[in-house]
Amino acid sequence: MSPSTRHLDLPFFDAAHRELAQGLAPWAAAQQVDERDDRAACRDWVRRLGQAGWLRYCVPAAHGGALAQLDSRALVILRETLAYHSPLADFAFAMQGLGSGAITLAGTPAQQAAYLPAVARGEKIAAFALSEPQAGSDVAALSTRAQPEGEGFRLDGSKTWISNGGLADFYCVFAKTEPEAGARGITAFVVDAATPGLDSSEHIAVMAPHPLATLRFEACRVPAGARLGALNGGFKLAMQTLDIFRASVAGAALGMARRALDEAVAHAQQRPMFGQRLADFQLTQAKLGEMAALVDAAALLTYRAAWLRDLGPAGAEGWKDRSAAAAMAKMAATENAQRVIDMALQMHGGLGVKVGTPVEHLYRDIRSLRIYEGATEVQQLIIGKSLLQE
Ligand code: COS
Repeated sequence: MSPSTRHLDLPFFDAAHRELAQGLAPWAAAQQVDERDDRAACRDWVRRLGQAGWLRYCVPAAHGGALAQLDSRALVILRETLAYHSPLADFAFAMQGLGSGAITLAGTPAQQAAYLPAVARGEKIAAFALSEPQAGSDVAALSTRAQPEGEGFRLDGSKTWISNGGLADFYCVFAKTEPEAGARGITAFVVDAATPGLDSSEHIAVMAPHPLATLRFEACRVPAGARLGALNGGFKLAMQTLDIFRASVAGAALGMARRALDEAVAHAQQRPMFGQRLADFQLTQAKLGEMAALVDAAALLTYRAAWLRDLGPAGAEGWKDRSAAAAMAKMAATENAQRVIDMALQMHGGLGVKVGTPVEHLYRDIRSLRIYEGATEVQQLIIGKSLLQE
C-alpha cells in the first residue's frame, strides 16, 4: 500500500519537497525491519535512515544536513511518509531531530561539530530530556538541579518518559540553575550517555512499544562546555525546539490517519456483505467521507504550520503566530487521526482488534501522540493565550 501524493501539489510545497517525497515513499515501502524488539528495531531504523541520507534533514547543512536550515515542510513530509509505513521508523527519525534540535538552535560551534554530523549519519542516537515525574505539561516546575561545581556543573534529579532513554548516545537535559526563578531559572546541558552518575537503565513499557526510560542523575558531573545556550535560557530553548517539531508530530499523525483511511477504503471495496460489498452501503460511504474530511482538515493545518515556520514572518514578530499555528496543527492532527483510526478499526469489525493487523497497530500507535510533546490540553492553552494576547 502506498500513499497518494496529490497533496504535494498544494502551494505550501516547492519542487524540492516533491522530489523528497518521491524518493522517500518507495524507499520506506521497501524496508523490512523486524520490529518485535523495539530497541533493536529502533537502532536498525536509525542506521538505515542515516545510511540512506534521510536523517540529514534533522540538522542544518553546515553540519552535514541536507538543507541550509531545518525545514519544517521537509520534516512534515518525512514524518508523514515514514509514519504511513512504520510508526517506529517515524519515531526513530523524529527523535534524531528533537534530541539534537537544541544543539542546532543554541549549540556552540564545538558542540555542533561534536554531535550534529554524527546525528545526521545515524552514528549517534539523540534524546530530549525535559519531562519529570512531577513536571510534564508544567515544564517550569521541573526540579532536576544543576549546580556549578569546579569548572563545570553537577546534575541531580530524575527525568522520565524519555524517548530513546537507555539507547541514546547523548541527552539534551533541562535542569534548574536558579530554583526560585521558575521558567527563567532553567538551563540546558548536553550529557553523554556514558557520563558517571547518569543511570538510564529503568525502561518503561508502553502500549505501542518504543524505547522509553527514566533517567536518574546522581552527582553527575559535566564540564562547563556541556552547557547548551544561555545560562537560565533553557525554558525558551525547550519551547523553541518543541515549536519546530510540533508541526512534525502533526505530520506523523497525518501519515497514520492516511494509512488508516487507505486500509478502510481497501477493506470496504473487497469485503462482501449482505449480497454486496461493504463499500456499496451509504453508511460506509458517509463514514469514509467523514474520515477523508478529517484527514484533509488536519493536513491543511499541518502544512500551514510548517509553511509559516519556513516562510512566515521571522523573529520575535512571528513566533506567537507560529507557535499557535503549530499548536493548532498538533492538536487537530492527532485528535483527528485518533478518530479516523477508530472509525477504520470499526469498519474492519473483528479484524480491527486482531493483534498484528495494520489498524490494530495504528490504534495503539496514535494514542501517545495526543500526549507527548505537549498534550492536546497544552496546545489548547497555547492557542487560547495567543488569542487573548492579540
Ligand atoms: N518560544 C519562545 N519563547 C517562549 C515560547 C516559545 N514557543 N513559549 C513561551 N515562551 C516564553 C514566554 O514568552 C515567557 O517569556 P518571558 O519570561 O520573557 O515573559 C516564558 O517563555 C514563559 O512562558 P509562559 O509564561 O507561557 O510559560 P508557562 O510556564 O505558563 O508554560 C506552557 C507554558 C504550558 C505552554 C509550556 O510549559 C508547555 O509548552 N508545556 C508543555 C511541555 C511539553 O511539551 N512537554 C512534553 C515534553 S517533550 S515529550
